[in-house]
Amino acid sequence: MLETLKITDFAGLRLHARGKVRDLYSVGDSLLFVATDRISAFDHVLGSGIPDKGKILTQISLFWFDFLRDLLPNHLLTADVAHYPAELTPYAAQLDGRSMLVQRAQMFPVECVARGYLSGSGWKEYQASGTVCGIRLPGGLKESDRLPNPIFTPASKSPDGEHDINISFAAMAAQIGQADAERLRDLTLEIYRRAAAHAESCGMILADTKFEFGRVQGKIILADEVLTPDSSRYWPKDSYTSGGPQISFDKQFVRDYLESIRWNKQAPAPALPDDVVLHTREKYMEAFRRITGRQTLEQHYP
Ligand code: Q0N
Repeated sequence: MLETLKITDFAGLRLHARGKVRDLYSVGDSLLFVATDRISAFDHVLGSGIPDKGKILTQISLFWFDFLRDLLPNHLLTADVAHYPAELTPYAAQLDGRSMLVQRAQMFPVECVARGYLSGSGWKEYQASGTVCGIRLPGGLKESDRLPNPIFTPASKSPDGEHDINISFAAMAAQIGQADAERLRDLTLEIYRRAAAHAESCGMILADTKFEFGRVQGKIILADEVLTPDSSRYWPKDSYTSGGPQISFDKQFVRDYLESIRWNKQAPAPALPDDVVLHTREKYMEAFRRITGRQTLEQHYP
C-alpha cells in the first residue's frame, strides 16, 4: 500500500494552527502551510489518509494562485523546499510538493463564499426561507440548479472551528467595515467567474468555493488554499442533472462506502478499504490533471 502523511510533528517548530487536514507552523516572520493526506467526510477526519492528497491539493492551489496573479496578490512566498529557511531542511522530504511558505497576513474573520449553484447550506436556507445569506432568489428553484447570477454568501468562522455560520452582507460589513466588505465581495465574485470559466473548459462545474483573504501592508491578498476540491464543490459536467444532490468529483467513493457500512457519523470515523482509498486518489489526480493540464505531480514551480 502507498504511504500517507497523516500528521506532521516537526520538532523545534511552533505549531500555529491545526485544521482538519492542514497544519500551519510559525517559521520566523512567515508561516509554513502543510497539506497532509488526511481526508474528511460528513464532518469527520477519517481513519485512512489518501496517498498524495496533500501534494495534489497544494499543486492545485499553486496553479490557481498563478492563474489569478494578474487579479490580486496572494500569500505565497515560495513552494520550493530548496528555498525554505535552513531550520526546515531536516523536514524537506516530508514538505516537498505539499507545503508553501506564506506571508503572515492580518486575516479577515470571514469566509468569503461564491455560489453559482444551489447546494449545501445554500439549498437548506433557500428551502426554509427563499433566501441565501439574506439574498432573495427566484421561487421554484431545485437542488443543484444554476443561479441566474453567482452570489456572494459570507460566513463567519465559528470559534470552535466547526461549522461556519452564514451571515448577511450587512452583518459582514458591520464586522469589518463597508469598504472592505465591498472589496472582498467584488474580488470573490470576480475570482469565481474566472475560475468557473476555466473549470467549465475542463469539463467541470465549479458549484461554489470559499476564500480567505488577509491584509499585508495595507493591501488585500488571497490566503489559505484556493479552489481545491476541499474548499470548493466541483461536479463532473457530463453527469450534471439538477433536482437532487450531485456526484462529488472527489469524495463520492468515500461517501458511498460510509453509507454502505451505515456508519452513524459519530467519532471515531472508520478507516477506508484499499480500493476506496485508491479510487479516491485517482479522482483527486483526475481533478489535478483537468485543472492544471499536467499529467504528473513532478516538480513544477510557476
Ligand atoms: C491563517 N488560518 C485559517 C491551515 C489553514 N497567511 C496567513 N497569515 C496569517 N494567518 C493565516 C494565514 C493563512 N492562510 C489562516 N489560520 C491562520 C486556515 N487554517 C486552518 C488550519 O490549517
